[in-house]
Amino acid sequence: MKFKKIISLITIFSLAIAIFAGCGTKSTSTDDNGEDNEKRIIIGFSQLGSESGWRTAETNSIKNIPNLDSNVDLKFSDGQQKQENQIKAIRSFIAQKVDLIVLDPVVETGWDSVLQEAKEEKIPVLIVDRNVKVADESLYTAFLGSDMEEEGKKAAKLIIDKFGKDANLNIVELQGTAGAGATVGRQKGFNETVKDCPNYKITKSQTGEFTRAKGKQVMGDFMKSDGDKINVLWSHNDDMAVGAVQAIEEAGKKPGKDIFIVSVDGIKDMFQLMADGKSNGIVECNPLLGPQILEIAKSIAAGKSVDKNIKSKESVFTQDQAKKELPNRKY
Ligand code: GYE
Repeated sequence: MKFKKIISLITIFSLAIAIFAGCGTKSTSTDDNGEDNEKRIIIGFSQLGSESGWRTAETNSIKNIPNLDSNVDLKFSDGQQKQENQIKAIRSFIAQKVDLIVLDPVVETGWDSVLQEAKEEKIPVLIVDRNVKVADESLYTAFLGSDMEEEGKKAAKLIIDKFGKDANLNIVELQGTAGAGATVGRQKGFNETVKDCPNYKITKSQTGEFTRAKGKQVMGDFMKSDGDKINVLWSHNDDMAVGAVQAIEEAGKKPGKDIFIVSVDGIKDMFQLMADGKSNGIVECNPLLGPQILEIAKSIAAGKSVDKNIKSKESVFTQDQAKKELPNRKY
């Protein structure tokens, strides 16, 4: 009898443990209506490439989403700067019936038909970072990213704050990838702002494809042809500016002194150069989009409506702030 009693006690005890453990691993969450929502969310993310420090930070932030929420799976595809690769990736996400497609598009146009295919399969699409230009905006659910035009305006204002509207300036421009939302928007915002400055001349403008190597090469060419005349470098991103700083030094000039430098992103390497006096202004563009994407994905999965245009927050930094800000940089 005694033995039987012990056995049944052990059975009850282990049952209790099993139930308790089961509660712990079951990934339930309760939505606003008080209903249990156990559905896993599968996200297919089509990244455009790996050209810059900004891009690395964005990729890492998004790849970290499953660590923030164990109910989410992420499928990742690197488009290596080719739209055709991204279109292939989106088609494969559609075939795999993912719950949400996240697209960071290399260029603005040419997405209509593949987005139409996603829409027909009722798969929501979140555009992140660079925007798309489509005939029908209902082809995507929402856009999350920076206001590129605003960034271009902020870059121009840094130059105006330093030299004044009436200064005589020769400006060289390093553009990003041709046809990319980041390039088109930044250029537009900058050019619109310097229109009010009658003696600001953009003497050279060429793409450095958002990379250090190309930024260095193109700036090297500018230095050879125009070296003594250049007052300002306006670079659409930090990586090209990092390359350009090397080219300026190799040409025997002092970056940040002989040539005033303004760029966009806010990566650590650029802050370091600015703290060393080799650059002058940074317009921040926030790549840490993972947590915001997770929130949006959860809202969409729960059938809630989301805003069509969601902006990320960002600031502007000048040389005197660089040393103080450097330890706080996350990318
Ligand atoms: O500024 C640049 C990257 O699209 C905002 O792309 C992004 C840009 C970023 O290569 O560094």
